[in-house]
Amino acid sequence: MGLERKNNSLPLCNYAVIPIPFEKTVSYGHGTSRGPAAVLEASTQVELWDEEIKREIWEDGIFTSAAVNCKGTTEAVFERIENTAREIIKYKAVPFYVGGEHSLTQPLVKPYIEKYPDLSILHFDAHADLRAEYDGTPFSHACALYPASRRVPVVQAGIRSVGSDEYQNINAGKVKTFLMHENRDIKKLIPQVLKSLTGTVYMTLDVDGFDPSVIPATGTPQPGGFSWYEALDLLRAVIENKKIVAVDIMETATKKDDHTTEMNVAKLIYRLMGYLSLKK
Ligand SMILES: [Mn+2]
Repeated sequence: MGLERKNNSLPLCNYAVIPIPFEKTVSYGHGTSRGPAAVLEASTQVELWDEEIKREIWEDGIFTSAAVNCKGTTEAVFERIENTAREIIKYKAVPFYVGGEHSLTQPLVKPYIEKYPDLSILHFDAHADLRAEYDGTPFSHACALYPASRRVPVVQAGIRSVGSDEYQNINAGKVKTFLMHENRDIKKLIPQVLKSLTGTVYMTLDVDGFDPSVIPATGTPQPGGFSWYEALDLLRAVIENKKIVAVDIMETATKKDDHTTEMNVAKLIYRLMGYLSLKK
């Protein structure tokens, strides 16, 4: 990110930021391909001294890679992205993959599922993303978690949009779904999420899990999401109690004359790095 000034070679860093400006299957609002660059630019405006963590987290080293090349067929791009994750997983840095549309989680999570036998996935999202296929393709953002959910436990929070062609997949098999309207009390939700996750966690965060008042620019917004502090309470609890092997943050779009979304996503990434730093 624009946050780092030194200590920024990958082997020395505790965190890595990998921008992936991929946008192909979005069904409604566009602009997620511009999201990663906007987040990086906004990150230069985030205070280096974090007011909650009470220190400058960039001192732990933040490596920022060049954007992954997203040209070509979806199959070719997904292979490139999977290979990127296979490379990043070799280092101690906790990666933050910044999208781009949510379908990117499909190739990203594969190396983690293979490496960590006790992996589970925290899926923060407004949408269940459990369709086997959408618009004639299994690579759609609407199918983001389907392949992984066949292999490892997926714990969903923030969900408030489920299709008739996927509702049979929520709270079935390896999927535990906390529907937003049934889990309005964050203090009751957090221990249930922790109980449902295994010890090793891949976090996939669709920014539309937040309320649109926090994140106005995203492909398919839904009303009634998490407030900023509710989400932070949840994510902090997961980070404090689990081994986090990777984080992806997807569906950040941009909006003309409104930088709220990219600023808040940049601050979120820096804060999550701060939570991770408290464990060391
Ligand atoms: Mn979503």
